[in-house]
Amino acid sequence: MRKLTILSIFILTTLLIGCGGSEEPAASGSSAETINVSMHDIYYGDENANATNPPAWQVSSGARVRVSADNQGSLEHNWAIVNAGAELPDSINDPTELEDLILYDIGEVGGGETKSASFTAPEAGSYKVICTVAGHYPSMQGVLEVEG
Ligand SMILES: [Cu+2]
Repeated sequence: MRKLTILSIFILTTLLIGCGGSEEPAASGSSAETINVSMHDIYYGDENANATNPPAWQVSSGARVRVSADNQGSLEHNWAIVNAGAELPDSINDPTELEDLILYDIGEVGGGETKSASFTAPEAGSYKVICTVAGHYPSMQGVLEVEG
């Protein structure tokens, strides 16, 4: 009887260890993608000309997308996807006015800091991406290209 109890504990422990500590599995049928976003004062990417030549990021509709942001500036910046068809003001002085217009945002990233966040890519289309910090749009913007 004692041997049986020890054997039972051994089996139970093995089962418990087997269940714990595993990586979260990717959702079936969707892929995981990463986009890298470099932030500067006051623009995304390599060139301070976002208003006329916005940088584009490509993802697949339905994919779990990890945004890896690297703020190389000294100011706070955000990376926010604007709802399809939303009308943006010419400039943003009060970011609270944007609440209904934003599909997803990673939140503010402090100067010199990095941040990662994840979202599920929406339906196919071309989405405007903006920095919601007051005064940064239209200088700081890009395009999220979602492939079907
Ligand atoms: Cu900004």
